[in-house]
Amino acid sequence: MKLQVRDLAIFGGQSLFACPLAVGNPNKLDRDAFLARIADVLDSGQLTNDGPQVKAFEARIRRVTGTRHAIAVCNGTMALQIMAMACDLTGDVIVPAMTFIATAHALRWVGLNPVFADVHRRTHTLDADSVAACISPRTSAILGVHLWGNPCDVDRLLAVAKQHGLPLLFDASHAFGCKSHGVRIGGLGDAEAFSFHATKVLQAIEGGAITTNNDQLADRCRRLRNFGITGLTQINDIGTNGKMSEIAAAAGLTSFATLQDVIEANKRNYTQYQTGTADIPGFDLIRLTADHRGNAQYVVAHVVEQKFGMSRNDLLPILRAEGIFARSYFEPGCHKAAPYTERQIHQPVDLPVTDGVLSDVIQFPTGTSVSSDDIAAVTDVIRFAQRHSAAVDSFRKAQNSQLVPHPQDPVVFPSLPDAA
Ligand code: T4K
Repeated sequence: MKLQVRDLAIFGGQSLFACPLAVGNPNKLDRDAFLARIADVLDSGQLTNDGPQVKAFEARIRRVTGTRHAIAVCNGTMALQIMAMACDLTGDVIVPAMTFIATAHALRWVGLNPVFADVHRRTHTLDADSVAACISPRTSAILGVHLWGNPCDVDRLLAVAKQHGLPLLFDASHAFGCKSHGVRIGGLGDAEAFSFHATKVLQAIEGGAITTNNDQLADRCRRLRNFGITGLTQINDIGTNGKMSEIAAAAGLTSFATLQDVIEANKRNYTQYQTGTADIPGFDLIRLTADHRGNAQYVVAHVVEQKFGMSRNDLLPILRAEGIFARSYFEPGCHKAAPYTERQIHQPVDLPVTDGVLSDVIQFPTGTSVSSDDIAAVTDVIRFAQRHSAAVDSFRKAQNSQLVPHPQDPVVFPSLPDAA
């Protein structure tokens, strides 16, 4: 409990969390169940190459997404690459600039050019009008991202895609178990790509999948995942090695057993963040839509400086010094990442919403390892920082050279420019 500004860890007070809370701390797998599955894999002698664990994992994915096909691969980035290759895309693909860099990189790795469109401030997903403004003769597809599990505006994107005869694909890395207007994510557009990285709501340590209802596309994805080989030796495609190992699939199957518990914990946590911060001016938690409540795996807020009294960039080091390892995903935006800064190639339109969102958005720890007491402590610090923002500012300027980071924080925050 912080009684005065000097109690904040950043000014030398004691950190609230010696063992930090992180965004993306993996939800624990049931150790005994996982070890039993590993034993099955070892006993079977089938360690990879589309074995029984992978087949069972794919069947579980199909059941949740309601799709005819699920093709498990080694990670979400590979799922995006294979999905793009399988659709025979060329030239430009329109994507949001506000996404994890893997969305853009995956396209670039298969020779495509990511072109960045703007997003909606409320959902952080592609704005169909901005997409329409980006379309050129070079455009070969639209790739939406269901960011934070928030479903894209599928109907409007579909209308734009249809009007221009373009495939519509989705990066559903954050959206396993979510719905769009009651329709399960996985079967939207031509195909969707999931990530089952350790930090995700369903995890295979490293893993991913492509889901689709298109039989030919599914066949092609399976072939591309395995070097383009058909039969014993026939090579019909420039494939890659995108296979998921049996051990990863065993982890994924184990993770399925606790998926509902994880989601329930996320929803409880979200509700507590919501009630715990409702009275804090300028702290706007992104409201979960009924659909978004599907997995609630990210707790995302805007820090509105004029009302909160300090910016997101000033709040972040205060929280992190306390061992609350909040994040500022995905600043500065893909369009400002070194490989994609050439405007003529990657950014035909301005991205005012993306730039605004990325300057004040913040994510908080959630998942099964975060307790109710933890969240109470986190929301108390946020409230304390807001209420004492002016005093914090004066203290910080006076103390700038002596700001104290959390001993386990790998991030080094720059000094305040106006205090230097
Ligand atoms: N599209 C989108 C929209 C995505 O968000 C992602 C991945 C992809 C595509 C690509 O999917 P993959 O190819 O990754 O399957 C993390 C994840 O590595 C990445 O999967 C994820 N999105 C991205 C949003 O977040 P980092 O660099 O932020 O993770 P990191 O290492 O900082 O880990 C987060 C926190 O979790 C840390 O504080 C430490 C903790 N942690 C993490 C791991 C992996 C642990 O305690 N134990 C662990 O094993 O990227």
